[in-house]
Amino acid sequence: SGRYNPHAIEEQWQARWTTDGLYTFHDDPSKPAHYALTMFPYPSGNLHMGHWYAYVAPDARARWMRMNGHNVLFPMGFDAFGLPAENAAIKRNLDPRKWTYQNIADMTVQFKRMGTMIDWSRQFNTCDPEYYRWNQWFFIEMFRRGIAYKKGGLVNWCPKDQTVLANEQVVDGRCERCGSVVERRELNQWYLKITDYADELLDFGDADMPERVRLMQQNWIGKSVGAEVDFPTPAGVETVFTTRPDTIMGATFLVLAPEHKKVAELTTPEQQAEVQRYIEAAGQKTDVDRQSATEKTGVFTGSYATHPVSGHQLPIWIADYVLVTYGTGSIMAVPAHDSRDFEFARTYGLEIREVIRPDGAEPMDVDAAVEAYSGEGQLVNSGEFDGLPGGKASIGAVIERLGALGVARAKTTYRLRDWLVSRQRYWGTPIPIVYCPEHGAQPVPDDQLPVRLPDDVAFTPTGQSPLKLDPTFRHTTCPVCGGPAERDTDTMDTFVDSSWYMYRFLNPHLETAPVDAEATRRYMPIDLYTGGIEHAILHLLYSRFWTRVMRDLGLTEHSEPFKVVRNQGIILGPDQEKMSKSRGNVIDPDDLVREYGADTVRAYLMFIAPWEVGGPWDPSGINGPAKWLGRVYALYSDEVSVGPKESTSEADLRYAVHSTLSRVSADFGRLSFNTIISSLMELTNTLVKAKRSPLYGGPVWAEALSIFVRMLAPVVPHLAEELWQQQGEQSSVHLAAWPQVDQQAATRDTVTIGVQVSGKVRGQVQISRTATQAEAMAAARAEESVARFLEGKDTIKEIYVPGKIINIVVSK
Ligand code: ANZ
Repeated sequence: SGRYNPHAIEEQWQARWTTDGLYTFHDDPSKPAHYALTMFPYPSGNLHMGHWYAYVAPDARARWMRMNGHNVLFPMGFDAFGLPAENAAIKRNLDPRKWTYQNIADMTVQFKRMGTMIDWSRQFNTCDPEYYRWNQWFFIEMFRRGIAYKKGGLVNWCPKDQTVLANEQVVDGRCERCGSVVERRELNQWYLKITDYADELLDFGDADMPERVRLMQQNWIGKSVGAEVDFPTPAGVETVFTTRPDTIMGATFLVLAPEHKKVAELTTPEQQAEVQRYIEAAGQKTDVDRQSATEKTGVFTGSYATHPVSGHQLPIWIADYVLVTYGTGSIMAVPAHDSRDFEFARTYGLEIREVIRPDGAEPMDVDAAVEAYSGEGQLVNSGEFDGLPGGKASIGAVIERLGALGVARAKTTYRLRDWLVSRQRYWGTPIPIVYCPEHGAQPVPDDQLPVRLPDDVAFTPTGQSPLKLDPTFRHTTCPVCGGPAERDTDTMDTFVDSSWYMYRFLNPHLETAPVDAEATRRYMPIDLYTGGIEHAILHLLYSRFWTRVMRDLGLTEHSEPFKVVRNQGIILGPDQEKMSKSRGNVIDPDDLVREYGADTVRAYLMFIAPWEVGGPWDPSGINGPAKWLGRVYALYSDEVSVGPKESTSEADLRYAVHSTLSRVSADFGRLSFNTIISSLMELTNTLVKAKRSPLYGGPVWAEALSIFVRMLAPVVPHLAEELWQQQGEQSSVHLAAWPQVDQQAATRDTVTIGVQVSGKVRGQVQISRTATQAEAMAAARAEESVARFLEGKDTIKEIYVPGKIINIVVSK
């Protein structure tokens, strides 16, 4: 057999596995179903180290589940629509379609080198018309139910990408893709009513997600419980949202967002110029700038509102720390108890009125106070509410009283906004709506789906939808009257594509429905979904929303698409920085495969760090796993190295094998891949010794080799297959069962326990786990280091805790 030559082994087995259809998934109702999915990649053109890190360990896990008797689905496809294809195509003067499909072809070749158990017959790309047809189908179903709707309003506009963005795609006021500062534009756009599901999305049911993912989603949804309170103004009643209605009597002025609709009407002629200037300045700032600004700025409108309880006249201001997109876009300011309002009142000399006082404290000196008091206490200066406890306890009571006066009602507000899904770009799913002058917006009839994305479109972004410039696409007929009509020329946000792709893998070629009901029942929710933390909000939230819509459409019975979600860490460059071309610290997995073989790269990526943590690539580190696999290969050869003989007992060898098996099994269960590799490396050392012992060639040795190769199979699938079949096995190691732990062999029958004399440790003894008190004491007394301390003393008491400790208490 010679030396380990990964190249010969890997190419040969990859070809064999394909011919044998080893990884072609078939449902088998006699086995428990298991669906493992790793987020599908964007076809950027190159599979990099991050992809390997993300796919290799879940592949090992999926293989392990298969060996454990599960019917495992582990599919893959490409998330193929989106801006980068267009941008790359513009730069290189290519067709985005050609660019995308070429990248998919290249990346699939790279992917196959990894030696995964992906069933490639199920692959699809979201830009395939057979797939996006169903995006259109869903859109129409949602349109019919009012979940998809069109509305005008201020939207986020990326000036570089020349398209609108969903709120989720704006990070710190910038386009999450290109980093441009996002502008606001008034546009008529399509939305999906995710807010209908806001409360439901806060309920994760049994879904097991990392705590930080849950928190990020909770914060994104941002549920606030409070009240709406009405303030009469010269421009009609203004309703504000507050989480602290208990502080109502401390409201000394109102603040409106500069963009608020009533501002024009409320602004008096004298204030006109100043208000106008302020509004223009605020329009230049991002929401984040506005909310984090250390100095609160604003302008008086010149008008007053009437306090609904006291009847006091409260000045109405505008200020950019109030956002038009949240609550009602206006607030009642309570400077004594809200820090933003406090700063604002200080800056402009507005009244501060204390209404919550800590028990036993002196009244607040509002002229000298340096900050708002946001703690607990009793309500003061609050008329009929005086004496109630401030804060949570009295919110209900206050709302009830204000409600009786007809000026307030309980209200829950969410930060979550409806999902803006239309995009003014080319490379996406056409929105399947037709506009008829007579019949308005009409869905494209089912038998006309898909609405195909036309070829040869001038797609350079102009701010107008490229499809608008294609008259053949644009002009059509009304499905109702047959008269001339126009198509919607926007395309869908690509997050639509990834919101339900996991269902499509169950039956990717189904022509009659988006998803296969039977397979969905059996394989969804996904048992283990893995991917990057960067998708903690957008993609996971949208998928959870989509699943609920599917449930309401009768397509699924469950509400959560994932049973378990886990995030891998990041493999950094050797310099601890993110790998990127511009930093010049990229390690190309293809180069490594050429040098070491895929199995070594796989093993190293699992070994390099706890998988959920990640870490820097250590260029010399890969030599360890490379050498290790060489030693593994040699173990199975007939060549026995010369050297001193070793004496290993059968029990010791079986203990090493079965205790490792037990640990490795547990570690697969908890996705602890680095400890799996180190356990296997350790066992290799034991086996190398055993090969030089008289056990070599005997039945215990044979058992050890057989178990070891099956433990290797999920991790280094090519090498394990080679060794397995070299041993005369006829079928694939990947069809073999995961070995059973022999519990007895896995636990040592002797234990080493400490011996104390009068509470002080004096030695230790090796005794049987089941030794009796008499046997244990005899062994302890025979131990020389112990016996010394017993000489000439009387024994007062003997204590023996089996497996733990022996204590002999003696006279002084
Ligand atoms: C009076 C009050 C008194 C408030 C007090 C707080 C403390 P969350 O928890 O984030 O929902 N608010 C309401 N709408 C706003 C807007 N569009 N832009 C900026 N601030 C807004 O915050 C709710 C609180 O934030 C509301 O309760 C309101 O101020 C302010 F001692 O009302 B509060």
